[in-house]
This record gives sequence, C-alpha cells and structure tokens, in this order.
Amino acid sequence: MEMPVRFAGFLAYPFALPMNLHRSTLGFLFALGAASSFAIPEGVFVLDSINQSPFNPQGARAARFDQQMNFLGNSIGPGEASFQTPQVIAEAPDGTFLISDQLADTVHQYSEAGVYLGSWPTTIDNIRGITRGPDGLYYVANGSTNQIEKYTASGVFAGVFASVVKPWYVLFRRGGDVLVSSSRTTNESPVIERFSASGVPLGPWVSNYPFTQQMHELADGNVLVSVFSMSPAIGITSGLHEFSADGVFVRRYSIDGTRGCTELADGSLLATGGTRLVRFTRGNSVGTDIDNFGGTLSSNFRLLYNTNFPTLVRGTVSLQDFNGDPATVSMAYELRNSGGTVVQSGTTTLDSTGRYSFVTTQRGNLKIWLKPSHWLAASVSATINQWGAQFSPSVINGDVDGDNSVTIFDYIDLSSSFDLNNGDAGYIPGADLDGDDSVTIFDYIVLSNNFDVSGAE
Ligand SMILES: [Ca+2]
Ligand SMILES: [Ca+2]
Ligand SMILES: [Ca+2]
Repeated sequence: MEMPVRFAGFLAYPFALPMNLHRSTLGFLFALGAASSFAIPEGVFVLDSINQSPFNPQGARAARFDQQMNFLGNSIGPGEASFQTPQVIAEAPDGTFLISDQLADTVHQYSEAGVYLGSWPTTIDNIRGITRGPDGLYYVANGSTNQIEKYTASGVFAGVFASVVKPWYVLFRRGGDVLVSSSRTTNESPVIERFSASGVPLGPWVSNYPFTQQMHELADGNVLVSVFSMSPAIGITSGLHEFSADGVFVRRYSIDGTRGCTELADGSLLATGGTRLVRFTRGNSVGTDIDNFGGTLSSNFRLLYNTNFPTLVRGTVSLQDFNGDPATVSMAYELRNSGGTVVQSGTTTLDSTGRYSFVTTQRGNLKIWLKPSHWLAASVSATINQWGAQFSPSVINGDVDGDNSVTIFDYIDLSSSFDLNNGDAGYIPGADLDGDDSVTIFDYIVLSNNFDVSGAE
C-alpha cells in the first residue's frame, strides 16, 4: 500500500537535491528491500545535534535507551552526515524514522538500521517539530510560514492544519484535541494554543509561557511542557513544567533549557536540557542525570521519541440486568498478543457510569479481554497506539461463581444465598446479579435468561 506513495516521493527527491542523487537512489533501493516487516526498535530515542569531531566523538546521533534508561547504543550515527539541527524523531511506515531538521529545512528518512534514505522534496524553511497524527499524516511546525502543515510520510504536502505564530511542537491528546507550543517570546503573546482535531482554534490552553518546545500527555491526563527559555520578567523559569489537563500549573521540574520530555514505563519522567538528559521521579523537582548523558560538553540534546510511553486502554462497560452502582464492580482485564500469550493482566474498577481505564505500555495488535465480576467476559482485537485503545462492550450477567459460564453451579450458589440480604451470614455478593443488595427471584430470572451462555475466552 505504501509503495506507490514512497516511490513517488523518492523519485521526486533527486530533482530537488541533485547532489545527493546517488546516495538517495541507493537508499531507496534499500528501503524497497527492507519491505514492511520491520518496525523501528522499541525504545527511547534522543537526538544529539552537536557535530562529531575529535572533541565530540559521540556527536550527531540518535541514541537509544530502554524504558529503564539503559543506553542500548546509537540507532543513527555518531557522525551522521545528514544531521544539521535534527529536532525530533517520528515513527514512519515500513520501520523507518523521519527526523525534522531545522537548519537543513527538511525531513530526513532513515532505515531501521539508521541508514540515511533521503529527504523530503519540500521547500520547508525553519522546520521545528514533526508529529504523526491519528490520521497517519505528519504535522510539521513550519517556522517560516507560521503554519502547522500536513504531509504524507514521503513529504507530499497535504494541507494546512492551522496558523500559529512561531510554532514549535504539535501534541495530539487522547481526548482528540491538539496543543501547539511556540517559540514566541515575552512580548509576542506567548501561549500554548489549543485546537480541535480538524484545526478549529479553541483558544489559549496556557498563557504567558515563552518559548515552549516538546509537550507530552501523561497517562493520568496531566501534560508536561518543556519550557526552553527563561523569562524572569513574567516569573516563568526554564524547566519541565507539569499542568493539569485543562492547563492549570501543577509543578516544575528543575532542568535548564528544557527541550524534550516524555513519561517512562514506570511513570518517571525524562527531559532533555542542553547537555543533560535527566530523569525525575514524578512529583520530585530534583532529578538525576542519566549515566554518561549528564552535563557533557559534547552534547546538545533535542526532543525525545518514546515508542512505549504509558497510555490508556479505556471505555465504558454496559452491565446488563443491573440496577446497582457500577462503581462497586471490579473488573479483571488482560491484553494478549497474536499468539494468545497474556502480556498484561490486572484488576480495575468501574466508575459510577461504567467507565474504566488501565495504563499500558504495550503497542500493536492485541486482544483486549475484560471480565467484570459476575458478568461474562468480552474481548476485541484492537490496535494499541500512543493514544491507547478504546473498548466499550455490553456484558452478559449471571456468572455467580466467576468461571465465565452461566451453569448449574451458578444456580447452586444463588440458591444457597436465596432470600439473604447484603451483610447476612452466608450471603454471596456475586449472587446479587441485579445489584439491589438482596438475592431474590429477580436474580434467578437474570440467571435463567442467560443459562448455558459462556463469555469470551
Ligand atoms: Ca532555513
Ligand atoms: Ca459460572
Ligand atoms: Ca438482587
């Protein structure tokens, strides 16, 4: 599916930058051979834009870490010749990376192995962030046109999303709105702007925050903002700032010249600031340098890309034949891979409207399996991406003993509790199928209606 688009893009490329014709053509052939079976490796990727030299042997690279911030090696570079001022990585089709490059005025593409494949045939000037949107297009902050522009993965212009003065980074939130940071200074009305998914302006999300760069939505809905510049004039200090979902300041984490930020699998926070890569325990303003990535003169760290930051599986469960409070219901959940192996399991609770969520760092095609206490399990095959996944099943009541089938054993348990109320000796809570705190003929009716039915395996 992607090949015709990629083909068109890379055919166009040599005409845009003829001096790189040979290299680009080789890269294109490599990309064809790589096919779509590759995905970029899981990890946390950090761009270092400092040129490689005898004094900076690790410059011009994309370093890769696991979620515990163990350094796994360089995915690109060091000494990557295509890097001028690489800003941010985006994941692209066929296991490739796209990297916006501010001074090169384009987006570069690299194979999974870190081989330069070519660059977008665009005339973008002063590009900042690049973000892959839910629609699969790439949202580019163009500092010369003051627009957020949409492109295909191969760099074909696909329209303007919104106009933003000095835009820096685009964040798509799980709820469907979009935040855009900017490099505007104190006297340029520096705000983080908010838009609908289709680019309708929704007003400032945060005001009086000069030169903000990467933003990240945490699993609990709070948002990290990298505040790059210092502006004592309006009382804002450079650092990693945390806000509530609706833009109320929560706290600041101490790291100067902050550019990049993300949440790691364990809920700790990671930020880049100039020469440092710092990890923070949530809520603790003083962080810890990552080993060999703290305060080195030979680094200039840019934005972060984390393939597996915590996100949410969420939805609303409709509890059939139930008049009680859904907030009293606990629910078991599992995520299973294509081989059927359980990769995550746990128990969560519903709220009074039946909503649930649980945090995951899993990505890809997985089966979501849910079993609320005395209801039968429901499952769905879903793709979990950075915005998580949603599953809102309606579930069948009647499984008193919780074995995921409605059978004679459920009748036996219900019978043993018959006519008892919540709190009575011998009362089995699971036998109160309709949630009125007593076991009556109405619970029998629910069970009878669903007799011999089993839940999703
Ligand atoms: Ca330029
Ligand atoms: Ca049962
Ligand atoms: Ca009942």
